[in-house]
Amino acid sequence: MAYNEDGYQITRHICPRNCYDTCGMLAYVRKGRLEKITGDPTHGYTKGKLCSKGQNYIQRVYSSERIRFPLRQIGRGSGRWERITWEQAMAIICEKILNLQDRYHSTLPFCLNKYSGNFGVLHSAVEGMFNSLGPTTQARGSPCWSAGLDAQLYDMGYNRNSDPGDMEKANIIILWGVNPAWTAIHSLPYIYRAQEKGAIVIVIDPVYTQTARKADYFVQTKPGEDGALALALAKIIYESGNGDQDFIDYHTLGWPLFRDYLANLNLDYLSAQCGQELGRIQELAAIIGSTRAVFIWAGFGLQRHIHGGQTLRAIDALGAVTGCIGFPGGGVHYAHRLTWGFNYNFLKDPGNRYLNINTFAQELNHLQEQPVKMLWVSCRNLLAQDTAGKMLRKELDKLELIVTVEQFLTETACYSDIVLPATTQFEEMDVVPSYWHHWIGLNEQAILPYFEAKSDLEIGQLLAKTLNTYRPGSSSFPIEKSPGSFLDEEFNEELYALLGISHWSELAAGPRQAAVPTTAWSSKTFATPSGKFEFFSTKAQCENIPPFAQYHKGMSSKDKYPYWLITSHAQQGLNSQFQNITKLAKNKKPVVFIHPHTAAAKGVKTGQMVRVYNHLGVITLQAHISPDTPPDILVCHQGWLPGSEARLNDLNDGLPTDMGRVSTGSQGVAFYDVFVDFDPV
Ligand SMILES: Nc1nc2c(c(=O)[nH]1)N[C@H]1C(S)=C(S)[C@@H](COP(=O)(O)OP(=O)(O)OC[C@H]3O[C@@H](n4cnc5c(=O)[nH]c(N)nc54)[C@H](O)[C@@H]3O)O[C@H]1N2
Ligand SMILES: Nc1nc2c(c(=O)[nH]1)N[C@H]1C(S)=C(S)[C@@H](COP(=O)(O)OP(=O)(O)OC[C@H]3O[C@@H](n4cnc5c(=O)[nH]c(N)nc54)[C@H](O)[C@@H]3O)O[C@H]1N2
Ligand code: SF4
Ligand SMILES: [Mo]
Repeated sequence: MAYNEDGYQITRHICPRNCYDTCGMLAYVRKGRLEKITGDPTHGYTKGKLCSKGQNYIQRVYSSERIRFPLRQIGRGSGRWERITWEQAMAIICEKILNLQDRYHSTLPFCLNKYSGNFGVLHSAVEGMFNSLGPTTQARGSPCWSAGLDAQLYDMGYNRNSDPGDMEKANIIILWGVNPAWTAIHSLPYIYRAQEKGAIVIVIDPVYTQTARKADYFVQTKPGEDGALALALAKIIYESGNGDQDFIDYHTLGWPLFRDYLANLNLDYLSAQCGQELGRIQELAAIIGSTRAVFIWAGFGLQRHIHGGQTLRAIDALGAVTGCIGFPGGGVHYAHRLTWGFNYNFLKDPGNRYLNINTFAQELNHLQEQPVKMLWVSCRNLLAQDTAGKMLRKELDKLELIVTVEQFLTETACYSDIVLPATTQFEEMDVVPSYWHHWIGLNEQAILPYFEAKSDLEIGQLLAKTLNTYRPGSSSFPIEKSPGSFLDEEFNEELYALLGISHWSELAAGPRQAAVPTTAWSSKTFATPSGKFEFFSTKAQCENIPPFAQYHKGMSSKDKYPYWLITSHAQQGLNSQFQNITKLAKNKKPVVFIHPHTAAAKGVKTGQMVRVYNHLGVITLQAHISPDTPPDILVCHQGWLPGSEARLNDLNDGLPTDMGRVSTGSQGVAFYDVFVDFDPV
């Protein structure tokens, strides 16, 4: 499928990271070596551009730190690694599996924890391999987007969004709890073009981010209090006669109840709660209420609070009151699942036992029957990314075998007994959809696997094959099938029709945009039980959640720990990935951003080390004084900080969010409801 140009073999790729942009890429290979990576100009959203991480993939692929061979650690966490062969690795793992099966007469002691290292469709082969063994224990849910998904499910019945290009038709763009200047850079050209055409850009964030710098209005809100702001805006817009009565009358359910609720809300109270002067909210309401072309992008950041789901429902309700939903250039956009209609054959559940991925340590601890004894980690760095880190390490200590499939010796890999080397997207074939734009593309294999690396799919096949030689019939995982044949079985007629192709191999000619409406919900027929936008959701009520968007007071700093710790996503990292790429590592030490007044009160200057602590622990960070951070908030961007003891999530006990179970099987996690104090070292 590859084509040749100037002596290069060129292949197509999609960056499979958990990233809004899911970029199209071209890999240029000469003499078997990846020499150049560019954006794929045929990708209609990313249009040939890549972020700094994408541009530095070559360094990642050929990094001297990449894992080359299967490794065994002599003493978990000791750092004494020994190179072993794949045969030896498989023998150790299979012997443990069979031994556990004999001891427990069950496959439940094997546990899988997998999340977002690679969103390629064939990476669900990891679950497939587990499911082929019988009922196992698996982490379920998402640390990322659960509360917001459920909120939109209640309101609109499904997760859809408009083509990001629709932003260019907007009169007003509200970037609410999202930082696309860092986390979705390919959206910026659309926002700029809209601005050139006269659109007003409003950014709502507690922190003056790079995105806020591009805004016409910056609303510095209090964390977790956006619900108060959204409801105040909805109330003012409706009561001043700027609501869209037609939309409300013809396309919504439960309006009278919600209208009465709005009528009883006190604007002074709401404005105090969200920390905005009422006059300012009224000014915003006048702007927002002046048009239906209001494109609201509600980001993942705003739902990482205990009432995150209600917050999004309040924003959806604001959208419905203005009538922007379904209007070209309008709507409330969070994420979509429109292009994820694969067959997911690997996910057929043989009766697994599921543990909430966000309370994994606690749930491991509570298992009475069939305790977990062996853990398989794939596409995850849970020791860096999950909350309750100390407890997690304690639980891991109790396990008999931990296997991690990785590209690098991450914190989690370093806490494993066996580490198996994984390929990158340049060394394997796959298909990758996006949760933001509507393009799907192919990952071709550009180069041979790095040393002895194998794809998650191949590793699953090898394990199944070895297990079956030890004990025939142990695994039903197809061991001979090629990635292409698996892809044949993952696609279906509906997906092909959506992409306008008859076979996935046509994606080698370039990524395809799904034929979904450019403007989400333009038909004004919703996927809810009533077919309407549901101010009142019986489905929510059945889940013991208030049936309509309600204001719930967020958390506030406690006397003992007066500062919020917001650990939002970093510019040069992708969760815990890329921080070990020297070209990208801007800060050699983990940095905490502190407001000048706050720092002065503690006698702290830029560059000084500070101890940031709460009831869960202490971490040491380098202070960076910045007026971008409000006085009562410390900002420290999340991610794996190689070689550092600063485990951000050790200060986080992982309070649950209000929603998430319906979409992902588990509630989300309030990553940003964390309170700390600090002192100079
Ligand atoms: N460069 C880069 N890109 C990434 C990632 C990365 O790590 N780095 N990660 C990817 C992944 S997995 C995800 S989930 C997305 C996340 O990307 P985003 O959706 O942008 O989410 P966050 O970075 O979590 O938070 C965005 C903003 O929300 C603000 N915020 C926090 N609390 C509140 C609140 O209560 N109200 C409001 N209004 N704002 C609040 C934060 O200050 C932050 O500026 O990005 C993806 N893209
Ligand atoms: N404090 C704080 N914590 C957070 C967040 C926050 O905002 N603040 N955000 C949360 C969010 S939104 C998310 S999505 C999670 C992300 O948490 P994780 O899903 O654990 O994400 P990553 O840190 O990207 O780790 C993925 C790992 O997979 C590996 N990998 C890459 N490709 C492959 C492959 O093909 N096969 C295998 N086997 N491995 C591969 C990478 O090297 C990497 O180490 O973190 C959450 N944690
Ligand atoms: S990390 Fe995101 S923006 Fe960067 S290349 Fe990958 S998909 Fe594109
Ligand atoms: Mo995420």
